Amino acid sequence: MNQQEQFRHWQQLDAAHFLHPFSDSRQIGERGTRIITRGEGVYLYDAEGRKLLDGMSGLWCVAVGYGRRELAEVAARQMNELPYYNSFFQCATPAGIELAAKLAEITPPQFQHVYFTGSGSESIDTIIRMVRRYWQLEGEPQRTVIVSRWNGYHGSTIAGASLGGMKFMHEQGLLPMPDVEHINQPYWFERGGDLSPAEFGRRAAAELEAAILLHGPERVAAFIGEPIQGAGGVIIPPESYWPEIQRICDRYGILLVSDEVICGFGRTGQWFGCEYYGTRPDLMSMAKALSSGYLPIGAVMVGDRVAKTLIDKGGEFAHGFTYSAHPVCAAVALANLGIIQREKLVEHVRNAAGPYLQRRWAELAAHPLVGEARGVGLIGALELVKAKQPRTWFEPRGKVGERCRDLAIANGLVMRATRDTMIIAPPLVITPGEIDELIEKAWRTLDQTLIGLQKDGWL
Ligand code: PXG
Repeated sequence: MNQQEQFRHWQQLDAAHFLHPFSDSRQIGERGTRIITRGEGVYLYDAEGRKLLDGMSGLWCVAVGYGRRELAEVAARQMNELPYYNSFFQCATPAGIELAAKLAEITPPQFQHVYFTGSGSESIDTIIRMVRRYWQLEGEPQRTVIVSRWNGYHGSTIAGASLGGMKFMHEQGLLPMPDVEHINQPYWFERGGDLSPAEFGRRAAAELEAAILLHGPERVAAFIGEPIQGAGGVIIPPESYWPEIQRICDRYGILLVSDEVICGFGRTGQWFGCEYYGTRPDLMSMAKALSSGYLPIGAVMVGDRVAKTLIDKGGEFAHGFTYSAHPVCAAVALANLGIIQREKLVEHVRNAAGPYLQRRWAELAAHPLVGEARGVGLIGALELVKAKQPRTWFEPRGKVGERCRDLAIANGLVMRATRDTMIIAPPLVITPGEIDELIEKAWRTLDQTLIGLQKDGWL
Protein backbone atom coordinates (compact mmCIF):
# COMPACT_ATOMS: atom_id res chain seq x y z
CA MET A 1 0.00 0.00 0.00
CA ASN A 2 1.28 3.47 -0.75
CA GLN A 3 0.89 6.30 1.74
CA GLN A 4 -2.44 7.49 0.35
CA GLU A 5 -3.91 3.97 0.26
CA GLN A 6 -2.76 3.31 3.81
CA PHE A 7 -4.37 6.58 4.93
CA ARG A 8 -7.70 5.73 3.27
CA HIS A 9 -7.58 2.22 4.74
CA TRP A 10 -7.10 3.62 8.27
CA GLN A 11 -9.92 6.12 7.71
CA GLN A 12 -12.26 3.30 6.66
CA LEU A 13 -11.39 1.15 9.68
CA ASP A 14 -11.77 4.18 11.92
CA ALA A 15 -15.22 5.02 10.55
CA ALA A 16 -16.30 1.38 10.89
CA HIS A 17 -15.12 0.70 14.45
CA PHE A 18 -13.81 3.66 16.45
CA LEU A 19 -16.21 5.79 18.49
CA HIS A 20 -14.32 9.02 19.27
CA PRO A 21 -14.58 11.27 22.34
CA PHE A 22 -16.58 14.49 21.87
CA SER A 23 -17.17 13.71 18.20
CA ASP A 24 -20.11 13.26 15.87
CA SER A 25 -19.44 9.78 14.52
CA ARG A 26 -21.61 10.22 11.46
CA GLN A 27 -19.78 13.42 10.55
CA ILE A 28 -16.43 11.67 11.05
CA GLY A 29 -17.60 8.91 8.74
CA GLU A 30 -18.47 11.46 6.07
CA ARG A 31 -15.46 13.75 6.40
CA GLY A 32 -12.79 11.25 7.48
CA THR A 33 -10.49 11.45 10.52
CA ARG A 34 -7.20 13.29 10.60
CA ILE A 35 -4.62 10.66 11.49
CA ILE A 36 -1.47 11.77 13.29
CA THR A 37 1.50 9.43 12.99
CA ARG A 38 4.57 11.17 14.43
CA GLY A 39 5.74 14.12 16.49
CA GLU A 40 9.01 15.97 16.97
CA GLY A 41 9.47 19.12 19.08
CA VAL A 42 6.44 21.35 18.47
CA TYR A 43 5.56 19.62 15.19
CA LEU A 44 3.19 16.81 14.25
CA TYR A 45 3.17 14.77 11.03
CA ASP A 46 -0.04 13.24 9.68
CA ALA A 47 -0.73 10.11 7.65
CA GLU A 48 -0.69 12.11 4.42
CA GLY A 49 2.81 13.33 5.23
CA ARG A 50 1.82 16.90 6.16
CA LYS A 51 3.70 18.82 8.84
CA LEU A 52 1.66 20.75 11.42
CA LEU A 53 2.76 23.19 14.11
CA ASP A 54 0.91 21.89 17.17
CA GLY A 55 -0.53 25.00 18.77
CA MET A 56 -2.45 22.85 21.30
CA SER A 57 0.29 20.61 22.81
CA GLY A 58 -1.80 17.58 21.85
CA LEU A 59 -4.66 18.45 24.19
CA TRP A 60 -2.90 20.85 26.60
CA CYS A 61 -0.48 18.03 27.48
CA VAL A 62 2.85 17.92 25.71
CA ALA A 63 4.75 20.54 27.74
CA VAL A 64 8.24 19.25 26.89
CA GLY A 65 7.43 18.72 23.21
CA TYR A 66 7.30 15.51 21.19
CA GLY A 67 10.08 13.02 20.56
CA ARG A 68 11.88 13.05 23.93
CA ARG A 69 14.01 9.88 23.75
CA GLU A 70 14.82 10.25 27.44
CA LEU A 71 11.17 9.62 28.40
CA ALA A 72 10.94 6.60 26.09
CA GLU A 73 14.09 5.16 27.66
CA VAL A 74 12.83 5.70 31.21
CA ALA A 75 9.58 3.91 30.27
CA ALA A 76 11.46 0.98 28.69
CA ARG A 77 13.73 0.63 31.72
CA GLN A 78 10.80 0.67 34.16
CA MET A 79 8.84 -1.82 32.03
CA ASN A 80 11.75 -4.23 32.05
CA GLU A 81 12.31 -3.80 35.77
CA LEU A 82 8.70 -3.80 37.01
CA PRO A 83 5.89 -3.06 34.55
CA TYR A 84 3.13 -3.00 37.15
CA TYR A 85 2.45 -3.20 40.79
CA ASN A 86 -0.36 -1.67 42.82
CA SER A 87 -0.19 0.84 45.65
CA PHE A 88 -3.00 -0.70 47.72
CA PHE A 89 -2.60 -2.74 50.93
CA GLN A 90 0.61 -1.14 52.26
CA CYS A 91 2.51 -1.48 48.99
CA ALA A 92 4.38 1.02 46.87
CA THR A 93 6.97 1.18 44.10
CA PRO A 94 10.05 3.44 44.13
CA ALA A 95 8.78 5.44 41.14
CA GLY A 96 5.53 6.32 42.91
CA ILE A 97 7.28 7.31 46.11
CA GLU A 98 9.84 9.48 44.35
CA LEU A 99 7.17 11.18 42.27
CA ALA A 100 5.16 11.92 45.43
CA ALA A 101 8.21 13.55 47.02
CA LYS A 102 8.96 15.55 43.86
CA LEU A 103 5.38 16.87 43.74
CA ALA A 104 5.58 17.88 47.40
CA GLU A 105 8.77 19.80 46.51
CA ILE A 106 7.44 21.74 43.51
CA THR A 107 3.88 22.55 44.70
CA PRO A 108 3.07 25.36 47.16
CA PRO A 109 4.17 24.67 50.76
CA GLN A 110 0.76 23.62 52.12
CA PHE A 111 0.95 20.54 49.89
CA GLN A 112 2.92 17.68 51.41
CA HIS A 113 0.67 14.80 50.35
CA VAL A 114 -0.45 13.41 47.01
CA TYR A 115 -3.08 10.88 45.94
CA PHE A 116 -2.45 9.32 42.51
CA THR A 117 -5.08 8.73 39.82
CA GLY A 118 -5.12 7.84 36.14
CA SER A 119 -6.57 11.07 34.70
CA GLY A 120 -7.99 14.50 35.37
CA SER A 121 -11.52 13.13 35.66
CA GLU A 122 -10.45 10.55 38.23
CA SER A 123 -8.72 13.33 40.15
CA ILE A 124 -11.98 15.31 40.26
CA ASP A 125 -13.95 12.27 41.44
CA THR A 126 -11.33 11.67 44.10
CA ILE A 127 -11.58 15.28 45.27
CA ILE A 128 -15.36 15.10 45.66
CA ARG A 129 -15.06 11.95 47.76
CA MET A 130 -12.24 13.49 49.82
CA VAL A 131 -14.08 16.77 50.41
CA ARG A 132 -17.19 14.99 51.67
CA ARG A 133 -15.13 12.61 53.81
CA TYR A 134 -13.27 15.57 55.29
CA TRP A 135 -16.48 17.26 56.42
CA GLN A 136 -17.83 13.97 57.85
CA LEU A 137 -14.68 13.61 59.90
CA GLU A 138 -14.92 17.24 61.01
CA GLY A 139 -18.41 16.50 62.40
CA GLU A 140 -20.26 18.48 59.72
CA PRO A 141 -21.57 15.72 57.42
CA GLN A 142 -24.31 18.00 56.08
CA ARG A 143 -21.66 20.02 54.22
CA THR A 144 -22.07 18.31 50.86
CA VAL A 145 -22.73 21.14 48.39
CA ILE A 146 -19.94 21.91 45.94
CA VAL A 147 -20.02 25.17 43.99
CA SER A 148 -18.50 25.37 40.50
CA ARG A 149 -19.01 27.50 37.38
CA TRP A 150 -21.14 27.38 34.27
CA ASN A 151 -18.91 26.58 31.29
CA GLY A 152 -16.16 25.22 33.55
CA TYR A 153 -14.69 21.88 32.51
CA HIS A 154 -13.75 19.22 35.04
CA GLY A 155 -13.87 16.00 33.02
CA SER A 156 -16.31 13.49 31.65
CA THR A 157 -17.14 11.08 34.45
CA ILE A 158 -20.53 11.50 36.16
CA ALA A 159 -18.92 13.65 38.86
CA GLY A 160 -16.57 15.55 36.54
CA ALA A 161 -19.33 16.35 34.07
CA SER A 162 -21.58 17.41 36.98
CA LEU A 163 -19.05 19.85 38.43
CA GLY A 164 -18.36 21.04 34.91
CA GLY A 165 -20.81 23.60 33.66
CA MET A 166 -21.29 22.36 30.12
CA LYS A 167 -25.06 22.32 29.74
CA PHE A 168 -24.89 20.21 26.59
CA MET A 169 -23.18 17.50 28.64
CA HIS A 170 -25.76 17.69 31.43
CA GLU A 171 -28.57 17.41 28.89
CA GLN A 172 -27.32 14.06 27.66
CA GLY A 173 -28.40 12.28 30.81
CA LEU A 174 -29.56 13.15 34.32
CA LEU A 175 -26.77 15.55 35.23
CA PRO A 176 -25.64 17.34 37.27
CA MET A 177 -25.66 14.99 40.24
CA PRO A 178 -27.32 16.36 43.41
CA ASP A 179 -25.66 19.01 45.57
CA VAL A 180 -23.70 20.70 42.83
CA GLU A 181 -24.39 24.43 42.37
CA HIS A 182 -23.16 26.41 39.37
CA ILE A 183 -22.45 30.14 39.35
CA ASN A 184 -21.66 32.32 36.33
CA GLN A 185 -18.17 32.40 34.89
CA PRO A 186 -15.93 35.50 35.00
CA TYR A 187 -16.16 36.00 31.21
CA TRP A 188 -15.76 39.74 30.87
CA PHE A 189 -15.72 39.90 27.07
CA GLU A 190 -19.11 38.22 26.81
CA ARG A 191 -20.84 39.35 29.99
CA GLY A 192 -19.02 42.45 31.21
CA GLY A 193 -21.20 45.00 29.44
CA ASP A 194 -20.23 48.52 30.57
CA LEU A 195 -18.49 47.36 33.75
CA SER A 196 -14.74 47.68 34.10
CA PRO A 197 -13.01 44.28 34.24
CA ALA A 198 -12.18 44.86 37.93
CA GLU A 199 -15.78 45.64 38.87
CA PHE A 200 -17.09 42.76 36.78
CA GLY A 201 -14.57 40.38 38.43
CA ARG A 202 -15.78 41.38 41.90
CA ARG A 203 -19.42 40.89 40.91
CA ALA A 204 -18.71 37.48 39.36
CA ALA A 205 -16.98 36.41 42.58
CA ALA A 206 -19.85 37.75 44.67
CA GLU A 207 -22.04 35.06 43.06
CA LEU A 208 -20.14 32.54 45.18
CA GLU A 209 -21.25 34.31 48.33
CA ALA A 210 -24.83 34.42 47.06
CA ALA A 211 -24.73 30.66 46.36
CA ILE A 212 -23.35 29.98 49.84
CA LEU A 213 -26.09 32.05 51.44
CA LEU A 214 -28.74 30.40 49.27
CA HIS A 215 -27.87 26.92 50.52
CA GLY A 216 -26.80 28.10 53.97
CA PRO A 217 -23.10 28.30 54.85
CA GLU A 218 -23.42 25.16 56.99
CA ARG A 219 -24.28 23.15 53.85
CA VAL A 220 -21.43 24.22 51.57
CA ALA A 221 -18.32 22.04 51.39
CA ALA A 222 -16.12 23.50 48.68
CA PHE A 223 -15.67 25.75 45.69
CA ILE A 224 -13.84 24.43 42.63
CA GLY A 225 -12.53 26.34 39.63
CA GLU A 226 -9.89 26.29 36.93
CA PRO A 227 -7.54 29.29 37.48
CA ILE A 228 -8.07 30.01 33.77
CA GLN A 229 -10.90 28.04 32.13
CA GLY A 230 -9.34 26.07 29.31
CA ALA A 231 -11.86 23.95 27.41
CA GLY A 232 -14.54 26.60 28.00
CA GLY A 233 -12.64 29.01 25.76
CA VAL A 234 -9.64 30.35 27.69
CA ILE A 235 -11.69 32.51 30.05
CA ILE A 236 -9.11 34.66 31.84
CA PRO A 237 -10.67 36.19 34.94
CA PRO A 238 -10.08 39.84 35.83
CA GLU A 239 -7.32 40.34 38.44
CA SER A 240 -9.96 41.16 41.06
CA TYR A 241 -11.69 37.75 40.78
CA TRP A 242 -9.54 35.16 42.55
CA PRO A 243 -8.60 37.29 45.60
CA GLU A 244 -12.31 37.83 46.18
CA ILE A 245 -13.07 34.09 45.78
CA GLN A 246 -10.31 33.34 48.30
CA ARG A 247 -11.74 35.88 50.74
CA ILE A 248 -15.24 34.37 50.49
CA CYS A 249 -13.93 30.80 50.95
CA ASP A 250 -11.99 31.95 54.04
CA ARG A 251 -14.96 33.83 55.44
CA TYR A 252 -17.24 30.76 55.37
CA GLY A 253 -14.51 28.19 56.03
CA ILE A 254 -15.20 26.30 52.80
CA LEU A 255 -12.49 24.38 50.97
CA LEU A 256 -10.96 25.92 47.86
CA VAL A 257 -10.10 23.51 45.05
CA SER A 258 -7.89 24.60 42.16
CA ASP A 259 -8.30 22.45 39.06
CA GLU A 260 -4.77 22.61 37.65
CA VAL A 261 -5.24 20.01 34.91
CA ILE A 262 -4.51 22.67 32.26
CA CYS A 263 -2.83 25.50 34.19
CA GLY A 264 -0.41 23.27 36.10
CA PHE A 265 3.28 22.72 35.33
CA GLY A 266 4.29 26.05 33.85
CA ARG A 267 1.55 26.97 31.39
CA THR A 268 1.03 30.42 33.00
CA GLY A 269 4.71 31.10 33.67
CA GLN A 270 4.32 29.91 37.28
CA TRP A 271 4.42 26.27 38.28
CA PHE A 272 0.68 26.36 39.10
CA GLY A 273 -2.20 28.63 38.14
CA CYS A 274 -3.02 29.25 41.80
CA GLU A 275 0.46 30.78 42.19
CA TYR A 276 -0.19 33.04 39.21
CA TYR A 277 -3.35 34.36 40.92
CA GLY A 278 -2.07 34.18 44.50
CA THR A 279 -4.72 31.83 45.93
CA ARG A 280 -4.06 29.22 48.65
CA PRO A 281 -6.06 26.14 47.60
CA ASP A 282 -6.74 23.22 49.92
CA LEU A 283 -6.74 20.71 47.08
CA MET A 284 -5.44 20.66 43.51
CA SER A 285 -6.26 18.28 40.65
CA MET A 286 -3.54 17.60 38.09
CA ALA A 287 -2.98 15.46 34.97
CA LYS A 288 -1.91 16.23 31.37
CA ALA A 289 1.49 18.02 31.62
CA LEU A 290 2.34 16.01 34.75
CA SER A 291 3.67 13.45 32.27
CA SER A 292 3.55 15.75 29.22
CA GLY A 293 0.90 13.26 28.07
CA TYR A 294 3.54 10.62 27.35
CA LEU A 295 1.59 8.23 29.59
CA PRO A 296 -1.74 8.66 31.38
CA ILE A 297 -1.41 9.77 34.98
CA GLY A 298 -3.22 12.19 37.27
CA ALA A 299 -2.87 13.30 40.86
CA VAL A 300 -4.59 15.17 43.66
CA MET A 301 -2.46 17.38 45.88
CA VAL A 302 -3.93 17.29 49.38
CA GLY A 303 -3.20 20.34 51.51
CA ASP A 304 -2.30 20.12 55.20
CA ARG A 305 -5.78 21.06 56.42
CA VAL A 306 -7.45 18.10 54.67
CA ALA A 307 -4.51 15.70 54.94
CA LYS A 308 -4.30 16.11 58.72
CA THR A 309 -7.97 15.25 59.20
CA LEU A 310 -7.91 12.31 56.77
CA ILE A 311 -4.76 10.86 58.31
CA ASP A 312 -5.34 11.60 62.02
CA LYS A 313 -9.07 10.90 62.21
CA GLY A 314 -10.00 9.00 59.06
CA GLY A 315 -8.78 5.42 59.26
CA GLU A 316 -9.05 3.76 55.86
CA PHE A 317 -10.14 6.01 52.98
CA ALA A 318 -12.20 3.55 50.92
CA HIS A 319 -11.15 4.76 47.49
CA GLY A 320 -8.54 3.77 44.91
CA PHE A 321 -7.77 2.91 41.32
CA THR A 322 -5.90 -0.12 39.98
CA TYR A 323 -3.53 2.22 38.18
CA SER A 324 -2.98 4.71 41.04
CA ALA A 325 0.78 5.45 40.93
CA HIS A 326 1.35 3.05 38.03
CA PRO A 327 5.13 2.60 38.12
CA VAL A 328 5.78 3.21 34.42
CA CYS A 329 3.57 6.31 34.35
CA ALA A 330 5.11 7.55 37.60
CA ALA A 331 8.68 7.02 36.32
CA VAL A 332 7.90 8.92 33.12
CA ALA A 333 6.16 11.73 35.04
CA LEU A 334 9.19 12.04 37.32
CA ALA A 335 11.55 12.23 34.35
CA ASN A 336 9.23 14.75 32.67
CA LEU A 337 9.33 17.00 35.75
CA GLY A 338 13.09 16.54 35.72
CA ILE A 339 13.20 17.95 32.18
CA ILE A 340 10.97 20.89 33.13
CA GLN A 341 13.31 21.69 36.04
CA ARG A 342 16.61 21.04 34.24
CA GLU A 343 15.66 23.08 31.17
CA LYS A 344 14.04 25.79 33.33
CA LEU A 345 10.90 25.66 31.22
CA VAL A 346 8.73 27.49 33.77
CA GLU A 347 11.23 30.39 33.76
CA HIS A 348 11.36 30.16 29.96
CA VAL A 349 7.57 30.68 29.82
CA ARG A 350 7.66 33.45 32.46
CA ASN A 351 10.56 35.45 31.07
CA ALA A 352 10.95 34.65 27.38
CA ALA A 353 8.41 32.56 25.46
CA GLY A 354 5.34 33.85 27.36
CA PRO A 355 6.02 37.59 27.02
CA TYR A 356 7.06 37.17 23.38
CA LEU A 357 3.98 35.10 22.46
CA GLN A 358 1.71 37.60 24.24
CA ARG A 359 3.26 40.55 22.43
CA ARG A 360 2.87 38.92 19.03
CA TRP A 361 -0.59 37.47 19.85
CA ALA A 362 -1.86 40.96 20.80
CA GLU A 363 -1.04 42.13 17.24
CA LEU A 364 -3.84 39.87 15.97
CA ALA A 365 -6.37 42.18 17.66
CA ALA A 366 -5.88 44.51 14.68
CA HIS A 367 -7.50 41.96 12.37
CA PRO A 368 -11.08 42.91 11.36
CA LEU A 369 -12.44 39.55 12.63
CA VAL A 370 -10.83 39.72 16.07
CA GLY A 371 -12.86 41.31 18.87
CA GLU A 372 -10.32 40.48 21.56
CA ALA A 373 -6.90 38.83 21.67
CA ARG A 374 -6.14 37.71 25.22
CA GLY A 375 -3.66 35.45 26.90
CA VAL A 376 -1.43 34.55 29.82
CA GLY A 377 1.91 32.75 29.59
CA LEU A 378 1.61 30.25 26.76
CA ILE A 379 -2.18 30.35 26.50
CA GLY A 380 -3.96 32.52 23.96
CA ALA A 381 -7.48 33.12 22.73
CA LEU A 382 -9.05 35.15 19.93
CA GLU A 383 -12.71 36.15 19.93
CA LEU A 384 -14.00 36.09 16.35
CA VAL A 385 -16.76 38.66 15.91
CA LYS A 386 -18.96 40.03 13.17
CA ALA A 387 -18.44 43.59 14.44
CA LYS A 388 -16.15 45.02 17.09
CA GLN A 389 -18.24 48.02 18.18
CA PRO A 390 -20.70 47.18 19.57
CA ARG A 391 -19.57 43.56 20.01
CA THR A 392 -21.61 41.43 17.65
CA TRP A 393 -21.21 37.68 17.37
CA PHE A 394 -21.85 35.61 14.29
CA GLU A 395 -25.12 33.67 14.45
CA PRO A 396 -25.39 30.77 14.87
CA ARG A 397 -22.38 30.74 17.21
CA GLY A 398 -19.67 28.19 16.53
CA LYS A 399 -19.80 27.90 12.74
CA VAL A 400 -17.16 30.55 12.09
CA GLY A 401 -14.80 29.04 14.67
CA GLU A 402 -15.08 25.69 12.93
CA ARG A 403 -14.28 27.24 9.53
CA CYS A 404 -11.30 29.06 11.01
CA ARG A 405 -10.00 25.87 12.66
CA ASP A 406 -10.26 23.88 9.41
CA LEU A 407 -8.39 26.61 7.53
CA ALA A 408 -5.71 26.72 10.24
CA ILE A 409 -5.10 23.02 9.82
CA ALA A 410 -4.94 23.41 6.05
CA ASN A 411 -2.29 26.09 6.73
CA GLY A 412 -0.28 23.71 8.92
CA LEU A 413 -1.34 25.05 12.34
CA VAL A 414 -3.35 23.20 14.97
CA MET A 415 -5.63 25.70 16.73
CA ARG A 416 -8.75 24.72 18.64
CA ALA A 417 -12.15 26.38 18.35
CA THR A 418 -14.53 26.70 21.28
CA ARG A 419 -17.63 28.20 19.72
CA ASP A 420 -16.09 31.21 17.90
CA THR A 421 -13.12 31.53 20.24
CA MET A 422 -9.83 30.34 18.74
CA ILE A 423 -7.42 28.85 21.25
CA ILE A 424 -3.73 28.06 21.42
CA ALA A 425 -1.55 26.47 24.09
CA PRO A 426 1.71 25.40 22.41
CA PRO A 427 4.42 23.25 24.04
CA LEU A 428 6.47 25.12 26.65
CA VAL A 429 9.63 24.54 24.60
CA ILE A 430 8.42 26.73 21.72
CA THR A 431 11.12 29.08 20.37
CA PRO A 432 10.73 32.70 19.18
CA GLY A 433 11.11 31.53 15.56
CA GLU A 434 8.32 28.99 16.03
CA ILE A 435 6.14 31.66 17.66
CA ASP A 436 6.67 33.87 14.58
CA GLU A 437 5.58 30.95 12.40
CA LEU A 438 2.49 30.40 14.57
CA ILE A 439 1.49 34.08 14.32
CA GLU A 440 2.12 34.20 10.57
CA LYS A 441 -0.07 31.12 10.04
CA ALA A 442 -2.77 32.52 12.32
CA TRP A 443 -2.85 35.81 10.31
CA ARG A 444 -3.10 33.94 7.03
CA THR A 445 -5.90 31.80 8.48
CA LEU A 446 -7.83 34.84 9.69
CA ASP A 447 -7.48 36.50 6.27
CA GLN A 448 -8.77 33.39 4.50
CA THR A 449 -11.61 33.04 7.01
CA LEU A 450 -12.62 36.65 6.35
CA ILE A 451 -12.55 36.23 2.57
CA GLY A 452 -14.60 33.02 2.83
CA LEU A 453 -17.19 34.69 5.06
CA GLN A 454 -17.50 37.63 2.65
CA LYS A 455 -17.89 35.27 -0.29
CA ASP A 456 -20.58 33.23 1.47
CA GLY A 457 -22.58 36.28 2.55
CA TRP A 458 -21.82 36.17 6.31
CA LEU A 459 -20.55 39.75 6.22
N1 PXG B 1 -10.10 19.33 34.55
C1 PXG B 1 -9.73 20.20 33.59
C2 PXG B 1 -9.49 21.63 33.93
C3 PXG B 1 -9.54 19.74 32.28
O1 PXG B 1 -9.16 20.61 31.33
C4 PXG B 1 -10.14 17.52 33.04
C5 PXG B 1 -10.31 18.04 34.30
C6 PXG B 1 -10.38 16.06 32.82
O2 PXG B 1 -9.19 15.41 32.54
P1 PXG B 1 -9.18 14.00 31.75
O3 PXG B 1 -7.75 13.57 31.88
O4 PXG B 1 -10.10 13.08 32.45
O5 PXG B 1 -9.62 14.29 30.35
C7 PXG B 1 -9.74 18.38 32.00
C8 PXG B 1 -9.57 17.83 30.61
C9 PXG B 1 -10.59 20.61 25.24
C10 PXG B 1 -10.43 19.46 26.16
O6 PXG B 1 -11.30 20.43 24.26
C11 PXG B 1 -9.95 19.65 27.44
C12 PXG B 1 -9.85 18.56 28.30
C13 PXG B 1 -10.19 17.29 27.86
C14 PXG B 1 -10.66 17.12 26.57
C15 PXG B 1 -10.79 18.20 25.71
O7 PXG B 1 -10.04 21.69 25.47
N2 PXG B 1 -9.45 18.79 29.59
